[in-house]
Amino acid sequence: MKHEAVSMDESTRERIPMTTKIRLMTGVVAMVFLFVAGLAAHMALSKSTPTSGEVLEESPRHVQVWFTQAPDPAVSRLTLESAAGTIELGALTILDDKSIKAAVPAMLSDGAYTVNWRSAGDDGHTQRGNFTFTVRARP
Ligand SMILES: [Cu+2]
Repeated sequence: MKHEAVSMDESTRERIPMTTKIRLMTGVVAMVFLFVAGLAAHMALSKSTPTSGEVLEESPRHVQVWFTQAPDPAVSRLTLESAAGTIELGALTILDDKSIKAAVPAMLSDGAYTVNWRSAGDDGHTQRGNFTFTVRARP
């Protein structure tokens, strides 16, 4: 009862300015928070082998992707595709250097290949991406 009376007093005394101030403050705080969280929280790819756009003179033995945070084994995946379809990879390994790695058991013929990766870091948000490389064996 006492609390209600106090808050009614306040809202009557300064209703318009207070509402405007609170709205502005809330908006600014929310925007700053989302901006900082977006910058700091998401994990991202930091490098890979093969590198994006690399032209290899022989079939790669494995595919490895490094991240900015330790990859969550539960959601981490690597797949490899060519125009002809999906290429089977070996079992995924999660390494201590914030990377995931899979062997390429098959000898890849000349052509373009796409690596699809999926993982999550500290904030648990699943991130996905892909990059391509080319195999062009010397004649
Ligand atoms: Cu995130």
